Amino acid sequence: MPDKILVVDDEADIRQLLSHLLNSEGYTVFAEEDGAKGFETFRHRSPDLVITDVKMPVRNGLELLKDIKSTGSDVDVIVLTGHSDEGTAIECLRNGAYDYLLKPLEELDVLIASVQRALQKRDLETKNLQLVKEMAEMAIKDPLTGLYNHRHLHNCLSDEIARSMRYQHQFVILMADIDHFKQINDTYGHLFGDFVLKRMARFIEDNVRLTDTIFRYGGEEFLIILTETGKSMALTVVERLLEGIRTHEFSCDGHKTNVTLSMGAALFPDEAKDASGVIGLADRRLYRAKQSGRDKFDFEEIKTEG
Ligand code: GH3
Ligand code: MG
Ligand code: MG
Repeated sequence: MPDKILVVDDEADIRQLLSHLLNSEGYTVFAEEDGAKGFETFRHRSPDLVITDVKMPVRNGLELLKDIKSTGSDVDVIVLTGHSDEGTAIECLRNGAYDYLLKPLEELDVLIASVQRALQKRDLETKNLQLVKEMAEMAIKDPLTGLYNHRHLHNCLSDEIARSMRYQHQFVILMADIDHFKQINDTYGHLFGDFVLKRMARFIEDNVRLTDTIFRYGGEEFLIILTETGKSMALTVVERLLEGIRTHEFSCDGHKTNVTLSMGAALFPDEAKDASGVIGLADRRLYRAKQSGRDKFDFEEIKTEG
């Protein structure tokens, strides 16, 4: 998509000249005759760059510049000023203008160069921002399943604990571990094992609420924070997960299998006083579920909190 440029000038000749010139360079151009109309168009058309005259009726270029900057926009503004008015140009630069050009516009290639520089800078900034966002995402997500990783659990859990204390709400930590997963790798290969992990992540996502948070806690171990949840609702979720997975066929590339889960759960703040307490308890209960035959959950009272 071509970049969009908004030209604001009260002189029809200049509007026409710039529109023609920028159009022929491949840009989409909107033209307005004063700062007020310019700002309207800015808001509705979301241009990538603004070129504005300074001396204009209704609202001048400096006011338009301030209006644009006050929206928090990172769109650059190039101002056009008369030779006798460099003071105003400096004032515009102080207020965040990207560049200024002197009228009459004799060297049009100087203008085009400034436009290209501003748009390239914006393009680079957008890409950088996207990259930073992707890196921040990578730091907290598990690449195989797309679930949150172990590292992110610490932050989420302390937030959840703070919320729970503040609003006197309970939450539940669920730990789920795939039974005999090693056998799946051994029988069907590691790639199929990966497929089962990915599919399991989607299955869990589909069976908890959007507000619950799921982590890949270890190799074939998942941790779920059931937010705003008491014991009986947690039991319903656990039973739904166990039953659902029991009857779910994992099928890919000619292999198919069923798997089961073992789970342990713990309730905050009733059963533990901090993050390691609630995780430790859920983990010990998961271990008990494994010990007592797998494909089950453990949410029984354990009197001692480690
Ligand atoms: P249990 O019922 O006691 O949980 O037995 P298990 O076989 O599930 O548990 P164990 O801890 O013995 O084995 C876990 C296996 O998970 C071993 C490991 O190779 C596998 N694993 C861990 N991460 C991944 C992964 O990213 N991809 C695949 N395919 N396998 C993984
Ligand atoms: Mg396992
Ligand atoms: Mg395990």
